[in-house]
Amino acid sequence: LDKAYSFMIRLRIAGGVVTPKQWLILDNIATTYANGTLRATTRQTFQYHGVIKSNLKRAMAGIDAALLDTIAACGDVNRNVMAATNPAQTGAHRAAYDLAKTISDSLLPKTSAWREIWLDGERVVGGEEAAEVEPIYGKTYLPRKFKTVIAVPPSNEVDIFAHDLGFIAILDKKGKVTGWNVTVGGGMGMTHGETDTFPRTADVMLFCEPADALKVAEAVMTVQRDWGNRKSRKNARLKYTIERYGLAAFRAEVEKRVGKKLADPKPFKFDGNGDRYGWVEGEDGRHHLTLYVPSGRVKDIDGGARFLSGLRRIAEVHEGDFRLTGNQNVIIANVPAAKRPEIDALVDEYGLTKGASALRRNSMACVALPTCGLALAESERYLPDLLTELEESLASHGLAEDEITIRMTGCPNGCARPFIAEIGLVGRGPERYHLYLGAAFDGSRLGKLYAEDVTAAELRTVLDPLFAAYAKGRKAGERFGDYLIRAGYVAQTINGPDFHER
Ligand code: SRM
Ligand code: SF4
Repeated sequence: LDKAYSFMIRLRIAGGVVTPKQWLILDNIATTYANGTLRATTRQTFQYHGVIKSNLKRAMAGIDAALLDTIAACGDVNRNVMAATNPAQTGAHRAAYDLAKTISDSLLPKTSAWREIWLDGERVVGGEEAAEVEPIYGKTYLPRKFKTVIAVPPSNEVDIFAHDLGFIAILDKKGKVTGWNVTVGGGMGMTHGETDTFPRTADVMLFCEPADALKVAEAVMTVQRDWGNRKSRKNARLKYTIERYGLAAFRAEVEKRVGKKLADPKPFKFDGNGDRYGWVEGEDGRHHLTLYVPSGRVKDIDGGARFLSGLRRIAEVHEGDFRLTGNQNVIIANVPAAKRPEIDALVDEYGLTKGASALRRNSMACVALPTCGLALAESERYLPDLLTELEESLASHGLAEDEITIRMTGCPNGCARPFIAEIGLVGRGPERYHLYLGAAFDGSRLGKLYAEDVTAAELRTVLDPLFAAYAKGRKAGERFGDYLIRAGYVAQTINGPDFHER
């Protein structure tokens, strides 16, 4: 007998756009070959969990039938490219999606191995031949994973500062994209106790015209390919390359490869890194409904929202598309006005907008246990209970409606980007978390370690006095993270290298 291996499958869905037809196929794969759930990730795609070995090929064939694949969803390549979803700004949003798709297609490995392995294609190319078919990646690919995102201010829903490469839309007065500010060197992952590993917020490096954006993306990635550290995987991400060479030298090399000098960044402003919930109407008169999906787990919750069945019913009648957000949520997008009542009725029938507090709407948890082999502590399964405790505490201080970002991960790899949440909880061991505070609400500043190894039972007790002080001492409009720094609870982190200083 063979062991009952079970696998995780991660899809590539550039910009997180899924048609209703694709949704139905993906739902069918989840219930036939996986654990009956679709898991929206923090990077705008879906994962399946619990796919047993003998079902792998069938699941992949299903994914292919949905005209999707899993190529470059993992590995030392340019990963799934994220794009702003804010559908109210129709034109800018389309430009962001188009750029995401162009970069995704262009930086995709050219190998045909995926089809050959999973769809019974004939031959897997290897060795010298691989270098020929991979003009950008060559035989040795990148030193480490590489992540690209596109943002449209004022929303920083894609968390631009957490990624290797980012494009921030610069808009004219009519909302048209005139070009892109380019960010480099963000990342979250670190290792507990190793201070030469750290999260880092990206630098805003330069401005480029729309026509140069793809060339800039290629240049940033190939400089990292050539300059990145290939001796230590722990120091191989672009953020460490930028620290080693300096931003000026990195920019000069990018400009050399693009073949011209590029302008300095233009002003922009973000107002938050969460999603905007409820219905919004786009400039083109189409309507879009953002739903909060706890930890992105599309399933029927006992006594709660029935996301799996409800979204399936909606996919059967929906004429627009679905958008996955970088906060693990789902948008029912591009709904004509006349169709809204039908969608609303289904949303109500399946309880899809049932009771999410301000804190919950600004929360994220990574998968962690039981499927993630790197988890040191619970995350997705535990966060809902903690949120219930903290909601009580916030309400007792009159803060029930205040938006505070809170994110939890089961280990310091940072898959739910906890180091840029105002309350960041990072697993240390069973029921133990490091507590990071003082990050910016718009995702532009890292938090700082406030308390070590706090047990799950103690978390409310540690946070409650801080909520009380915030309720009493804040200035008008002052965010929780900003207040904690001003009031002296934590020092401000400038960027990655001083992250561990207290
Ligand atoms: Fe992640 C590894 C889940 C977004 C940093 N991540 C993993 C693995 C594959 C564990 C493993 O290597 O065995 C996790 C699978 C767990 C499971 O059971 O499904 C995992 N990461 C996830 C997801 C599903 C979290 C979620 O709850 O949504 C996200 C899937 C993203 C996607 O769709 O592509 C996910 N991972 C992230 C992010 C957030 C982001 O990119 O915006 C980060 C931090 C940003 C960054 O990359 O710096 C992140 N994951 C990591 C790292 C640490 C990388 C580093 O530079 O140190 C690892 C471990 C590694 O690469 O060695 C990792
Ligand atoms: Fe797993 Fe750690 Fe990522 Fe959570 S943060 S999914 S525990 S690797």
